[in-house]
Amino acid sequence: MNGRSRELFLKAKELIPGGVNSPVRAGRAVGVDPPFIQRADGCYLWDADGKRYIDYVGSWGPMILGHRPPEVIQAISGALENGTSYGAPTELEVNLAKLIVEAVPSIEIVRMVNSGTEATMSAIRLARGFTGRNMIIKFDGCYHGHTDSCLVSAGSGLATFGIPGSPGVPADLARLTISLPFNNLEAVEVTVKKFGDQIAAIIVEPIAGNMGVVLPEEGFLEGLRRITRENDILLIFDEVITGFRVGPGGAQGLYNIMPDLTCLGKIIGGGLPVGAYGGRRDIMSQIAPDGNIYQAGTLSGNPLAMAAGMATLMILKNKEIYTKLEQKSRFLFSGLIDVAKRAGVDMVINRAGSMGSMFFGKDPVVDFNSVKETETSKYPSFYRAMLAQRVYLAPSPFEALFISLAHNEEILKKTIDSALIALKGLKNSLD
Ligand code: KE4
Repeated sequence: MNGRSRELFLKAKELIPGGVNSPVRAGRAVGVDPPFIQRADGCYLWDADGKRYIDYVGSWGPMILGHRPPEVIQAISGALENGTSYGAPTELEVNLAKLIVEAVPSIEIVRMVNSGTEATMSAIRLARGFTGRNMIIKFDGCYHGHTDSCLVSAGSGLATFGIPGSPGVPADLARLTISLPFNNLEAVEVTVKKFGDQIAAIIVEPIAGNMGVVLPEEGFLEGLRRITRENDILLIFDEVITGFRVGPGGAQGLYNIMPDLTCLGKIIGGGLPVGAYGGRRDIMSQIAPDGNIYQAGTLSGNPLAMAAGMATLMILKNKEIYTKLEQKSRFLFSGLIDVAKRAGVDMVINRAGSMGSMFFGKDPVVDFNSVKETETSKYPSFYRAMLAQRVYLAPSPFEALFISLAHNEEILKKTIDSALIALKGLKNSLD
């Protein structure tokens, strides 16, 4: 990157760790200094040098309607007339809570927070407080935000205690988290047999979006529900990405599974900072001030964020939108598979609604190990070739690509054509 973005990045690195406020944005996984974005509209981003890109990051998921949908901008401006934050209850919070409770099958009552991390951190504390147990199970390759209990890598063997996934996570805490292979129900059975009465919860991305997109295999989610119910373990669905993305009822609506708690974020904030956790009333009623499990937040339920979230969810009540998103996604991903074949590059696509991932390789991608067995080394040059053609993908092979309502057929066709050029270049560089 050169020009204004480069200048800004140099300045940013003097003032902000790595020059970014979230690590993946630094572009280190793809060897690119990041374009500094100045504005966005519809499916486009413009960087500080005025270059326009077709955006498939969508702020990592929130921008399902595209950037600056008029109704959302209007709702934020309207809320702005009344102030920015009160630290007091508002009708806006009641209205957004109602929309979430009406849409998400398992949520009877919901608490707003300010990020997905806060949502999962709070849900895990709630599960521990409600069950009186301390251990949790997560899955390799699933990301639940940067709360200590989830920054844990798998232990040396199956069903063994976790080890810190980052310096600063105490080993004593990491040991309370066991990380198992996604889609491996047997591993869950073995672990629950070994530690069952110590396990507070199993937390899972019902459709994984943080190792690239990986879908639950037939019976996996149902198995988790059965095993947790049989052992008085709470099932937490982390739907921060999938909530309102893969359908109006999220992944739990798609697969007809009722978790005990659900974590949300991204789309429900319409692009402003919001997270939420909710579920069974008998569990959520243990949260202060009704119960004694503590969780709080200065800006929780912020009126601007509530207004943005409400406007977004009101639009998403029109189920037609998901049909349109499905058509766009099918068109794009089948086009990508087609041009990969024409370029002679092996590619596997995993997709759920308007979120999906391309993997370089031939074999099915069903868990983190199989992701790591794909040719991830090809992704950086593919990413750079797409960026050069003004197509803005996630700067990591372990992320999802998001399509919005604003991506029309012409733009999707241009993306597919750009991919053909990028893939041919990749093939030539390998031959
Ligand atoms: P935040 O704290 O970043 O709002 O949400 C954490 C989180 C929780 N659960 C899931 C399933 C998530 O995907 C996330 C955050 N997603 C990443 C990208 N996959 C956010 C991007 C970033 O970290 O900059």
